[in-house]
Amino acid sequence: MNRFKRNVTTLGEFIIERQADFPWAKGELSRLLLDIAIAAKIVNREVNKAGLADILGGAENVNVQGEDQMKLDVFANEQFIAALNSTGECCAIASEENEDMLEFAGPVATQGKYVVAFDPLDGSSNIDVNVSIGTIFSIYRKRSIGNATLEDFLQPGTEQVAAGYVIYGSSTMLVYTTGHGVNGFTLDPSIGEFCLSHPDMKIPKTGGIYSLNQGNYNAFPQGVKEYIKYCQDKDKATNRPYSLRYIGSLVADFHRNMIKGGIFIYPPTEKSPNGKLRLLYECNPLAMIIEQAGGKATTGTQRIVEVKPTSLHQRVPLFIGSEDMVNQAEQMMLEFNSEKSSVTE
Ligand code: AHM
Ligand code: MG
Repeated sequence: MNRFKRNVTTLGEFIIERQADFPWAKGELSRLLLDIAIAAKIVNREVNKAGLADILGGAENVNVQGEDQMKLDVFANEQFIAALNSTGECCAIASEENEDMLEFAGPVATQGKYVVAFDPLDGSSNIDVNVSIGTIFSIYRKRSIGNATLEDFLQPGTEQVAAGYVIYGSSTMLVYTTGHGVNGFTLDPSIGEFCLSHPDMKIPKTGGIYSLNQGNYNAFPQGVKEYIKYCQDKDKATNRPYSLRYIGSLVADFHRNMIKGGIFIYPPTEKSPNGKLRLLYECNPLAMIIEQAGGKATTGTQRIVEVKPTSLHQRVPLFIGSEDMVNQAEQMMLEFNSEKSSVTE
């Protein structure tokens, strides 16, 4: 081994190397991804000291802008908006924290090529108890001529040019795809860089974990109840019973299943016929990633990325993970549910 050759690839190096994957791109998408990574590092820094917020007090309790400590999800939202606004490539954003799309001012409003939908801090109710949380993002090309319109955000997931998530966990990782496989980068805090740690990620075709909020069991459709029973049944050939693992933090549950193999379900319930999770900035980006990793994502009846969005904060049921497991769940939805789950809000 050449001791003068560095054996880590940073996210920055990787993105530049891969720029050639896009004959039409002139580096804009690369800059966009790099700015997202910077926002992720800033959010990571704040998430890591979340537990200290109450005891630091005084000056420490003031954020970088000199304002009083704000809720972390609001802080994360502002960081991502600022990062995307500084690229000159993104003309508008949609965020879980903002009711409407937000258009950036100045020349970028018409010249920016991309729009980005994101959930700045998903699972934020877990912050207080030191459980992993995440950021999820989805990038589309602006289709409108001139200024971005709502229609630019309402493109189906098949039109995403890139998607990714950041997990703020026992280590912090950024995982993304531009439609050419999935790669994961772990933040090395000692050098402040995301380093390639999980090249070409693939989800196992089947797994031994099912993940859903079983507390809502009584409200689940019959197909999901039958699938739960299937997961719990003993069967040597498929290595059942499976283990139930549910963190209640989508990115963390998803990331674990990506690596170990498994299925995550947020089903429709009587009270919420479209489930809880949002199509644009939760389900679509994770669906693009899982498909690129060899897995599958459906509403129970339809491929997630083919759902035509009708509103920014639309919800859809989500069945996502290892291909064989999603197929099995989907088959049971078909077999035991007389009515198809609707996917409009
Ligand atoms: P949030 O966007 O308000 O944080 O809610 C989304 C979270 C997901 O991370 C997680 O999968 C889900 O809510 C858990 O919901 P529940 O508590 O109903 O099981
Ligand atoms: Mg969320």
